[in-house]
Amino acid sequence: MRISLRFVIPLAVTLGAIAYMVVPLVDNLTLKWFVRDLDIRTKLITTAVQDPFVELLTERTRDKVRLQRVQAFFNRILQDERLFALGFCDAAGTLVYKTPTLPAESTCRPPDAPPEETGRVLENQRGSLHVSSNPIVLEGKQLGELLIVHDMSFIERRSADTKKYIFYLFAAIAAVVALLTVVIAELSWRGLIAGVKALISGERDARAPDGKRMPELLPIARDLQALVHDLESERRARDESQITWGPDSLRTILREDLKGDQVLIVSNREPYIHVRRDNVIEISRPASGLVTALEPVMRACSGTWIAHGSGSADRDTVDGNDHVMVPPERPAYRIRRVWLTQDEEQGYYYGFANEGLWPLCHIAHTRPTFRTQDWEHYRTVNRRFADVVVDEARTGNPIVLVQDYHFALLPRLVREKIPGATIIAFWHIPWPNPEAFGILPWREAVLEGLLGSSILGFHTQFHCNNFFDTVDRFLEARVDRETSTISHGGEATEVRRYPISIEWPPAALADQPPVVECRQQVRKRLGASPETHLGLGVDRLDYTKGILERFLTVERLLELEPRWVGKFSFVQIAAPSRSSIDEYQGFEAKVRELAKRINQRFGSGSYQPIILKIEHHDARDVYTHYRAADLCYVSSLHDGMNLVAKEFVAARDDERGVLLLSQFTGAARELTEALIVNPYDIEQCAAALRLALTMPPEEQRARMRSMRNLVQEFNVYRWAGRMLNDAARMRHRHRLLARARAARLHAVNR
Ligand code: ADQ
Repeated sequence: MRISLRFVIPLAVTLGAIAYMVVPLVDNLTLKWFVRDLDIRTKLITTAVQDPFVELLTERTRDKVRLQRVQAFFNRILQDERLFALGFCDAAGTLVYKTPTLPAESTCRPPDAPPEETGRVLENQRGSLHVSSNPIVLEGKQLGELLIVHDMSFIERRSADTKKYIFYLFAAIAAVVALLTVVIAELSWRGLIAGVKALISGERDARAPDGKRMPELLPIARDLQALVHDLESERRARDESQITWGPDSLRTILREDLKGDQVLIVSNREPYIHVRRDNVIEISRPASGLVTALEPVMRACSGTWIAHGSGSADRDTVDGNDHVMVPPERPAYRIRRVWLTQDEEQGYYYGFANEGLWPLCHIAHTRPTFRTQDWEHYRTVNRRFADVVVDEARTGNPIVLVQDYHFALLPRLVREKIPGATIIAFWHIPWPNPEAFGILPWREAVLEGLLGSSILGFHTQFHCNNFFDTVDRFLEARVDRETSTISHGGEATEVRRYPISIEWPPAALADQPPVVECRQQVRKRLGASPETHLGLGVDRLDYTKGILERFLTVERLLELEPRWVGKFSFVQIAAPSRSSIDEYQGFEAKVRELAKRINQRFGSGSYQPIILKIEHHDARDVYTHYRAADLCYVSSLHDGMNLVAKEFVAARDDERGVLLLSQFTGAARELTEALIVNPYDIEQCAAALRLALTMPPEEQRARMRSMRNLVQEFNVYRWAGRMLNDAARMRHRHRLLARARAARLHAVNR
């Protein structure tokens, strides 16, 4: 509107000025025309009256009678309303006859004056009068001049009318032009705005509301998009860096940015498992970073967590819809349990996921096994979970958080059934390079399945880049690395890095005894002397974790520096994992064997260089071990992130202890103050182990303080929050686009 006024006001002023100049011009012109008309009229009258008037002037009669007759003649002529007066001047220039109305100013001309071409305009108190002297001729001899006086008031009346009409005309022109200007300005402004909106929202072709392309906007498109992109990322970075991330910030995002939209989580492992022990139902909570991260989201939005019901008492604790409310002490959200047959679990979970995808994605030199039957089960189970998502969705646009490599096909299956869903898939393990991934017989199906997601997350940029390369190699897709977006089959997936972390402060740290006490407690429990230097390893018993390499490092240190024999022990707490898989059984045997051999070689009496505990510990106990150790060694051969490294740092509020960390973990990209090692290089690792055991307390403190700051700031709430923030931003953009599209449709249909 403001734009339109900017056009209209100058336009009105200009038209006013033109009218101001034009009116006197027109006035003058019409006066000239009318005077000319009167001249012609006068001539006509003169011609018409010539003969009868000459007759009157020349007839033989008395002067008095002639006067009367001329008077009567003049009165007859004066019947014409525009004639005002008549007079007659004789050849000597004397006024001899006149009507009473003849003004005094209309005098006779001198006898020798040249003939008058046009009349004169006289102004007197009556107004304007047109006076003309017209010769009256008899046989070539001029008898005198007939004075014909016209009343010009009708011209003034007409001139006033003309002025009025001109004014109205200009006013009408101004109104029409103004209206057209407003309409055109509004339309083109709307078009411009629509075009700019289209550009900002990432449409390649800027189009006006009527659907026409607006190529004139394209030159500014790139700059504008870059600007919006910069502002968006700046805002995001600012917002993210200013927030102290915790459960409350997740709740705020859910409440304010996602406005209570429905959230569904899909994972293989459930956050609470009901198990029957001695006929009593117990609830256990798997020690998992994932559960820790996502539970606050669930609590805040009262969402639904869809997971495999794997506990022995799971079926006994659900309602008729397979739902169970959790946490048991204060129910806030529900689990929807999905049931699998033994064959399905064997094929989908142990087979395709853990014997196929797990070794495929970890470069740990364990051959993946691909069985068609496992693949079939994997597809069936993914389809079943997708059906459950559809069943649980209350709206056409839920937010679905899909966890891990167990559900590579699920994003596409859900997308097909709920096109409006915002699907965020997170891949917790590494993504290999295209050569390694290329051996998967169903590689295209897995990639296409994942590209059903709106957002696909990995821990590191390196894994994102590997994914880009893999898609580039095996699919017909447009990979835009600048915007981290892959477009496949008309849909776009944002591929982003979201490094996972742990909760801060960790719940397991609450009520822990002081470090000194933890040291004593743990050493006592392990049967080690109070002075023993203690190294620690905490893992699932998995061949990717580098447990064998870790033990070999301990052995090499004892070989190189025998002074540590009897003074240094390495405690490995290893949770049994996937033990029904041959590879894992074989691995456990190898771990036991190696520990035994080293202990036989360097152990004596109660001293054991390797203390191996293959058992699940509760999280609190794990943290007590972290606090008791002098060093923690994470030697994964390949690991998406590795939460143990971050937990060790979080546990050390005394700012002591040294972290040895494999360069092949995602965590190594963040915890750069750790002693970063190549676990395959046993010599290097043994040297690092010696360095850790002899590191001065000040150096330990400096390194630990820096790592603690990082883990505190980049905690698990930030991980979940960033994904939810990105989902909110994406949903906001989609809503804007939908509105713009509707407006365009409306404009086209109008
Ligand atoms: P994991 O391979 O399971 O996770 P990790 O990240 O180290 O590896 O998490 C292991 C968790 O199990 C830790 O919380 C640890 O405390 C706990 N744990 C280990 N041994 C235990 C024991 N004996 N008793 C009790 N608890 C034990 C996958 C990927 C990782 C990624 C995570 C999260 O392989 O790379 O970091 O997911 O995305």
